[in-house]
Amino acid sequence: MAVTKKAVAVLKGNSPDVTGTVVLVQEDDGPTQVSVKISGLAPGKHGFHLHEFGDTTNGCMSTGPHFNPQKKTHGAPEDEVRHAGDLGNVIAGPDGKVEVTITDAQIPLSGPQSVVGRAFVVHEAEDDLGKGGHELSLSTGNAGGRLACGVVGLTPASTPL
Ligand SMILES: [Cu+2]
Ligand SMILES: [Zn+2]
Repeated sequence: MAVTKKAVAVLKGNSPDVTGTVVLVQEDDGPTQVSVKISGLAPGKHGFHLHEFGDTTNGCMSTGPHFNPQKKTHGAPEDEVRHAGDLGNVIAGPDGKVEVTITDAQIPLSGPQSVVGRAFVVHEAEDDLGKGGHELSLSTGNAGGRLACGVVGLTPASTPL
């Protein structure tokens, strides 16, 4: 029988205007479906990652670097060489809202590389996906400040998306 695992993160900011929710669903050992809703952003692209730690004692800064269990360099979600936490960019519309579903195979909800207890971060600027030629391109995609973040926690499978 298929086992569905579900988790949720509530995004809150240093910038109080930026809020959102991220719902993750994984069936058995399949890819994880990530439903993202954010509001209060400037229109355009914003880097969106899973960072290593679920620690927000010092706001989004204490969530650490991108989740990177394989010790690779930063990249695009579709790249072979990427951090597990590299989900690329989300795009805010003219109203400052994001509503998108991402499917990714490197962010499971159980096992040694589980992302439960880690944190999503949405950034001020666009993630250059490792290709910008900036000194930060291969570590952070040079995506700028951390606008909002939220720790991933398990939720009942019956929680709506
Ligand atoms: Cu990030
Ligand atoms: Zn990265």
